[in-house]
Amino acid sequence: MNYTKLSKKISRALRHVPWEYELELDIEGFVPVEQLIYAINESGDFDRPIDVSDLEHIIEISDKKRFEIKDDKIRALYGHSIPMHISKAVIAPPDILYHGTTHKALDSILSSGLKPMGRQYVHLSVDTDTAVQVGKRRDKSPVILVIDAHKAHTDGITFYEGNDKVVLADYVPERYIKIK
Ligand code: HQG
Repeated sequence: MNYTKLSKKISRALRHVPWEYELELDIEGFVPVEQLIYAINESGDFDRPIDVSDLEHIIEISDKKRFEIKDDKIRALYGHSIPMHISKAVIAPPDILYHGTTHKALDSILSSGLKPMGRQYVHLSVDTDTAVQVGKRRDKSPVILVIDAHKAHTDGITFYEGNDKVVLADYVPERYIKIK
């Protein structure tokens, strides 16, 4: 089983185009595990039918906690781009958060803040290692931004739960952002 390919397929189904898999996410982004398995198996893209243990395996081996299984339902914990708004739990953020980005995006971010761009939320990292990993997807020597999340939160910016490494926000104004 190609677990990387399967993980990408699940990301696509749960974050971006659930309708292509005849899936309907609930408000928190969950779908019944059975329905996801059925949809993946219908696609015929893998060398054998998958079952729930394959989904559990992906969650277990991944360095990123992308998915969560709860009460026979599965969801992506972050990354959504679908039009339907996914509701996330509001949290008090750690005092400092980080964001890894490209040199190309820097001027725009420093003048107009961090925006969700193609996704529903801005994705922030709880540590610099994670921010570097995120930034390296697009820039071999990414820019690491430091977010004064304590001040932003005190001023009324809302933060949401992603996973143990990812914190989400609707928008981070430029006054809370500096270059590391
Ligand atoms: C940038 C992956 C110009 C932002 C990662 C980023 C993450 C701006 C890009 C998760 C901007 C959006 C999300 C502004 C933000 N002007 N550019 N005002 N504000 N940007 O992929 O945070 O592997 O949507 O800096 O690891 O890179 O898929 O967001 O470069 O956790 O599980 O616009 O996706 O996780 O890019 O990544 P993205 P992201 P997975």
